[in-house]
Amino acid sequence: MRIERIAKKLACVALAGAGVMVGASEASAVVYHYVDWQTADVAAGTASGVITLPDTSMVTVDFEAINPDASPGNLFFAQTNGGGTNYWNPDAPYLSAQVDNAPPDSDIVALIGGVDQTYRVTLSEPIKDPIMAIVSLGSGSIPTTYDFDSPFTIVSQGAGFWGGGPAALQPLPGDILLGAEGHGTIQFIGTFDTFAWDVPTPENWHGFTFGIRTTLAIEPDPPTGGPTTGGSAVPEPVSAVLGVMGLGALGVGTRRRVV
Ligand SMILES: [Ca+2]
Ligand SMILES: [Ca+2]
Repeated sequence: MRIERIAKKLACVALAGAGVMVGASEASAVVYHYVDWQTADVAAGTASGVITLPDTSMVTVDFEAINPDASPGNLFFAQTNGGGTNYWNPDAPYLSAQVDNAPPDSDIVALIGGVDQTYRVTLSEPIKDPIMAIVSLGSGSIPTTYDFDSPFTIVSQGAGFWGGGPAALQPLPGDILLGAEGHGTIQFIGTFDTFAWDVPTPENWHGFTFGIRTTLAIEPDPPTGGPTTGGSAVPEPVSAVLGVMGLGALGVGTRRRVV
């Protein structure tokens, strides 16, 4: 009996060890939690959903298309109830050494653009480094841009539902993402509770959703050396970003002058 228990324990330890080894040998991709879109009003240009974290806490996500005169814009379409086509299939463009999972179902918000609207996402709390998964930005014959108000990096891309390839998304200066049948995931760098973009030229069509890894409630920012004061630990994304960009621009300028 006792020996059996010991043997079981040893087996558990061995399994746990194997698990750790598998985890360590794989890339450090982590699970992201995507928006479960719940409502959308295509004619009013709005959609809202929730992201549920592993501790069952929720972050609400609101999307709105806004005309220059602040009146409601519009969507092309949205899928919020798990029905319709799953445009995240194949999921390869959305998987990377950083992101372990593609959007889980057919939920998506889609635009055409080219009508001078601003597209704004608002999160119910500041979120560090949120991701945006994109289907079919532009087409092979109609390259299309998302002109963001926040800096981003391309995390992954590849051939997706409508085709495209491994270089169909390109970053341009000015926080602009260029797509020519682009499928992939980008990540906004910083801590945001809102960000926005516009689509200067129309293309029929491109869709997206958003994901987060964690929240500051679950995983607070570590102290940065100086005294920390609760709420002020969340940096202001715009000013911080402008500071970084300013320094970067200065660096580039200096190098150019030297050359
Ligand atoms: Ca849904
Ligand atoms: Ca497209």
